[in-house]
Amino acid sequence: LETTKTKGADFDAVVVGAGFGGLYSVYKLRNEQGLNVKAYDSAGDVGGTWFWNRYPGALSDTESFVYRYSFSGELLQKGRWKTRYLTQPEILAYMNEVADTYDLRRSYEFNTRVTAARFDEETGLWHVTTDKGQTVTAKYLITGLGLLSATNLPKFKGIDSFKGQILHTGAWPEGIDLKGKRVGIIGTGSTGTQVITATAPIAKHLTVFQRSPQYVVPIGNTPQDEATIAAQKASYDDIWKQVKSSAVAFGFEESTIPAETATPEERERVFEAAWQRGGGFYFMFGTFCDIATSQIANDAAADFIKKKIGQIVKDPETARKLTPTDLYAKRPLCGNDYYGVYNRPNVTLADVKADPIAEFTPTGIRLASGAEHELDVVIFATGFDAVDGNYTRMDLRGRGGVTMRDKWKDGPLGYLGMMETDFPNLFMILGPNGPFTNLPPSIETQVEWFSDTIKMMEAKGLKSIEPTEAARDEWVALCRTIADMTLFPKADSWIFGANIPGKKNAVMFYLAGLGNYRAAIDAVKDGGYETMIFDREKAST
Ligand code: FAD
Ligand code: NA7
Repeated sequence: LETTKTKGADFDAVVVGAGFGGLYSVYKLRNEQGLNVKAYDSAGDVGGTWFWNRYPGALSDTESFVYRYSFSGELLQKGRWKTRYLTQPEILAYMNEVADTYDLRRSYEFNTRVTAARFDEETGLWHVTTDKGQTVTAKYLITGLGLLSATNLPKFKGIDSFKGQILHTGAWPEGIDLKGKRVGIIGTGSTGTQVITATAPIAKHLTVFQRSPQYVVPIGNTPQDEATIAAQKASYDDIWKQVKSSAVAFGFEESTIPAETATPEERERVFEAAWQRGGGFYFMFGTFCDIATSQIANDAAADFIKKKIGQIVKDPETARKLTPTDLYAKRPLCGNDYYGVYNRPNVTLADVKADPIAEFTPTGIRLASGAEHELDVVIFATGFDAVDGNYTRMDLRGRGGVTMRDKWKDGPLGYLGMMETDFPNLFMILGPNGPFTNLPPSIETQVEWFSDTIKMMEAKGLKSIEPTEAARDEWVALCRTIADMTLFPKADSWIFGANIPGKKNAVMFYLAGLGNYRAAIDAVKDGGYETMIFDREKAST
């Protein structure tokens, strides 16, 4: 077993989280560098997102061959899947296999929430406190808290009086059976569309409470035969090279052809082919190169989907309610015959923008118009306090006792999506202003970057690292400039923190793609970390 190298500390590093990010951090720092690592997760076991999100229909919308780690050829060749996308149980089984293969579980304490972490300027150590009342010290603090992990449970009047069951998709208990029940679902985002299509065939009645209509293209979750999978496994070197130099990292070639200058016939042909192929990111980024940036191209894509809604949904009034009127500029959604669900006799669509939820009653939900919906179960598919939610829910303090909550009161800030000023030796996985992509390759990119940084610090005997304020500000400004080149800021969504009442609208992502992101962070490392302050105590005396 490892011994602690840092003088006076319990551990060299504390890792919080047992999702893709946390597990890989333990592997890199403990297995590869021999550091003594202590890890925590409030969940009962490994998996992160895929531990918590066990709702019916939970599925990745990244294709199976690239929703996984790339670092281990052995793991890649062992990969098993049957369909184009992975179900939640398949991903959870994969995460368990990773933990077993690399003996990662022994560093973890599960069912343990980190409630506070404080940087002690005297000792240069992090003091990390858990809900079990334990405090440990370590030189490095790695937070893989998840960017879509802190659940958003909107408050509704009368909710405590409801006699039925209330569930959030992101904290789904085992053993829930929706068969034959009267189910209400609030929310029609990525999660909502999945749980809606899975619940409609089994519920006695399903009422969907929709605030914003969505653009949803088919997912195309076709079976994959052994030959296809074998070919993918044989090409992994090329696949990862392509993924890591691409923008969205979804494993397809992004289009270089603008829709703006394409003929109506060409647009129709390309959109129809993408509709038949399936995939949300493919529809937005694989068809034409300017859907996220050009109003004309965006309208063309939006009009195509709107036309499909009109063709699929039989009742014109329901079709009207389901048809979005805003831009096609949120995280692109895909589903399994999503709009077709509304043709079922056991499904009702309640437009809660027009007729808001007034209150929960003991037997269901009452709308402002007085309309009552009787329900046994209400599912909140209302999303997450994205990106910074799990940071501001924790008492996280840097130099001079400054809290992250305070620092981020006008919106979260991050340097390279991993670091923040006054928080030395804190490395955030998928922290603010990081890449917006298929996430495992971005997570690996970040973990590899800070593992290299830590290795360099240990080799040189450096005590602490933190970014300069100028570098952080410049990175944040760059993220703003990039975001403003797209249409995304013009649509309200979690990508900009617009889904949580009272949350400041901020640019939370670096939207220039994984290839550019990798080049940017490598330039910092290869350029000798000129944007960082090392051993600030010494530097300022
Ligand atoms: P997570 O997997 O979220 O893990 C974070 C862990 O930290 C959690 O287990 C949590 O319990 C723990 N934690 C947080 N705070 C504390 C604390 N204070 N103390 C102790 N433990 C704590 N991404 C894609 O790229 N493609 C997809 O198709 C896709 N589908 C998704 C579908 C759903 C339903 C959801 C919710 C997300 C999806 N995502 C998808 C995003 C997904 O979150 C990432 O792909 C990835 O799983 C994130 O890994 P992570 O390790 O960074 O965080
Ligand atoms: P999202 O995309 O934030 O969707 C949440 C949905 O819940 C969305 O339709 C919201 O409507 C709706 N919502 C939120 N609050 C309310 C209230 N108070 N009343 C009614 N409806 C509400 O979260 P998801 O979980 O679907 O997806 C998040 C990511 O996780 C996704 O991109 C995947 O990567 C996995 P709104 O649109 O705000 O009007």
